[in-house]
Amino acid sequence: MTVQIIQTNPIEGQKPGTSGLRKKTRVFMQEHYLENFVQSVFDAIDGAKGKRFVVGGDGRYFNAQAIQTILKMAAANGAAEVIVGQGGLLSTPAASHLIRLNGTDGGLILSASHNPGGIDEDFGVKYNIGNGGPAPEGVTAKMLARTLEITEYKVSDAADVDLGLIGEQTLDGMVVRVVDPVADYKALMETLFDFGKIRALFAGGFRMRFDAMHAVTGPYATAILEGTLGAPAGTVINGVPSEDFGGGHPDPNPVWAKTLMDEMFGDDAPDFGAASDGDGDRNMVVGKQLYVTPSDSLAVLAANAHLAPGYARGLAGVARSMPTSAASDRVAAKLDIGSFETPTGWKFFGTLLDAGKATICGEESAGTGSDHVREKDGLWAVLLWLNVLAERGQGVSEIMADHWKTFGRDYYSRHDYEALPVDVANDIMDDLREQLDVLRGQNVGEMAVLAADEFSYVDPVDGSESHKQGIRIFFEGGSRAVFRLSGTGTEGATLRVYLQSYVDGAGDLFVETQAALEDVRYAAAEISGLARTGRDAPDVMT
Ligand code: VG1
Ligand code: CO
Repeated sequence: MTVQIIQTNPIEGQKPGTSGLRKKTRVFMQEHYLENFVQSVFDAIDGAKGKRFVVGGDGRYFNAQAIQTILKMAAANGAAEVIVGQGGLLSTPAASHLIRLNGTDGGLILSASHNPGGIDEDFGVKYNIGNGGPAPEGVTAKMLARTLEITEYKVSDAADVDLGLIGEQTLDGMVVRVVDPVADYKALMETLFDFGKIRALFAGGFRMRFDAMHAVTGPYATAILEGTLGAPAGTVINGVPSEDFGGGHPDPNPVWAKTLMDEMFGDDAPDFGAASDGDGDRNMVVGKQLYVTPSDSLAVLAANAHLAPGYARGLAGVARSMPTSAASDRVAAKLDIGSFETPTGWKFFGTLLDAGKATICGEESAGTGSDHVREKDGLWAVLLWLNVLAERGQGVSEIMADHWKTFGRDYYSRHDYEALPVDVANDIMDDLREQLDVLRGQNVGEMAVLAADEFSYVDPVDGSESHKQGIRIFFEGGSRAVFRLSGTGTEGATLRVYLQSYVDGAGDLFVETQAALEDVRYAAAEISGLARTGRDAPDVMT
């Protein structure tokens, strides 16, 4: 067994500011491509020598093969130990937990999250640092620079490791520790939630459906919900991870989790429905005939978290990404705790969580989490909901109605225009940017513009700055439209239009969401010249 030094050429493809690389699987499978990125990560952190890492992925096509390559490269770069989930599986939150629990230097997570998988779909690799969270911009900038100048990488020619075998093996002198992907994560959940209360809820006949979408959360949800909490067999559907997620998009939203939505809106709907994404960090929550928007879910969880043992002392603060609705701000104001608005992407929550300024964080894109790890955590959100439902003895719709009465309702929807020609999407953003100063005071349809700006962020903990994080247009009466280009798409450009309007607790709380947002949708389309997309409707509305 020897270390080989392979000559290579730089690669392009990492988007600035992203903590990893997300590409078509066939791109990743090109000679040297994955290797170049992995070596760039090691180089960006001043080498892997003597370091310890966690490695695992969501089980999509190419997962197992990529892990073998990463292990051989880690060994060749002198790493001391790599902890791997059995079968190469680890959800993103479980990987974050393992990094923290074992005090490793970082971890590599293989996933393209909610994007479809398979040889003709997407693959991804992201790097998380020692706090368990996505690499911050200081590190990602080094990674990106390195991918553009790399000339060689190191790899061992040792044989493959048996990822099915729990326990320690060695690879060219490096320890490879294969662990049960679920055990430590489950133990962590037991410290946060009242499992006895939730078990009693299920024992009392409470019915739930959890759609794991053929993705990595299947084994976690089956072990915890059916195994430990006593939910009947069949509560978890699509629970076995598959390389192409059963041919679907493992994206927990009303469009892609349609089977679950149909059941929850049907005659014999269970009490509670939930779903999670490819790598298990996102969640969707549905009550009987009621879809809970992720922004509302964040607010409800913040308002009720004290009912779960892990949060009984109360929260230090709540953080949300800028496009997320203001619903959680209202809760923070009432609780008189910190409230933070960050750019899109979980990495911005890391400093706030590390500094103890925020306890719960969330994004409108179905991401919710807390300081128990440094990633969003789909199953965690579902368990917190279950704990709240068990404590309050009410259904989802009663809890939502009560919440809206108390805080008012932020109607919310995101409209995505996917795979647009890059120049069309850039033109829309550039033209908006040029109008910012003249928009104020204009009337568009029924809406009057109060203010418009482009969101910039200064991290209150480390002072780092992030600019151009989305264009915001505020209207009179508390409505808002936000425009952003996606950083995670793999085809053309995806324009996201985030729409929001507010009614107070005395207002009309039960209007259909798209109807409630019609005026702000119209104004947003006019101001941005959305007709240029040539689309008469968004590709996805969540
Ligand atoms: C999207 C979401 C963002 C989320 C990111 C990663 O990014 O909007 O809120 O943090 O995906 O989620 P973008 O740039 O495409 O809008 V995941 O589940 O891929 O780790
Ligand atoms: Co994800």
